[in-house]
Amino acid sequence: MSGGQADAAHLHALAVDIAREAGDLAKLRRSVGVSLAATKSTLADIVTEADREVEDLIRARLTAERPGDGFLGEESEADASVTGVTWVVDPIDGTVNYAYGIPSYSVSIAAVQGPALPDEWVSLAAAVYAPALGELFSAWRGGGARQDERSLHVTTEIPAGALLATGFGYDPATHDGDLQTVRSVMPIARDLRRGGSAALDLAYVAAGRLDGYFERGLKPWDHAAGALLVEEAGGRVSRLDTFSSRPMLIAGGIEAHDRLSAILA
Ligand code: LIP
Repeated sequence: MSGGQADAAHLHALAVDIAREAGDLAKLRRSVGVSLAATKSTLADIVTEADREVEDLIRARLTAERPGDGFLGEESEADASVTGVTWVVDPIDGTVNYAYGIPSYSVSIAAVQGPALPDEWVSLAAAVYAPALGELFSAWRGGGARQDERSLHVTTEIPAGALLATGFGYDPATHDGDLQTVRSVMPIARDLRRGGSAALDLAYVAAGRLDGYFERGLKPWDHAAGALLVEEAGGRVSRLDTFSSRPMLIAGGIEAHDRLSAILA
């Protein structure tokens, strides 16, 4: 096992352990009621007190276990890396689902190497934990993807069309364009899902529960972990329009990814 891969396996074990603790905290807070802490880009773009508390827990664990690593999280200031490793964290992905009591939310933790930029980093390890659903998806570079101990594989054939998922941003002004994108891909689709958590959508692509996923405007912490799950499950992930304010992310088994890319690129 190469040194890099050994590190990836260690980072994976840490990501899984912290994701479980963080997700269980999120689930506990949800059970006693969720309070709104603030709104961000729009009134619809909310952050709960639990988002902040969960990110604080993740950050404290990582600081203790991996001093010198960088941190890039949704709810707090970024820290540059001294070690070359950065943790890219969404403490509660699917925040609106969480606030409404819909169980499709997840803790997303990824360890990346190199610049903390999606088109430049090398993903090493990932954990996506859905505590309300009792499912944990994880991977490390070269180690494959798994749900608990079961190996994950993307779909390879889509004879009846692709089961696709997508999402929409918090800015209503972007919805019409996103709906036009949906219209453009429906000719290759058998149906469409909108789950509300990018990390879980990507985990479901890795698990073969979706053939493909596309969404414009995701933040690095929305997709960092899920993208590695898809790649380690034999799938492909691409980012288009990376210099725009709303890059497009495409993920899927090779067939679904390439059909989406032919339409959206
Ligand atoms: C969410 C994403 C989802 C997207 C939402 C939002 P958050 O992340 O996971 O796919 O459609 O607009 O960006 O805000 O819940 O961490």
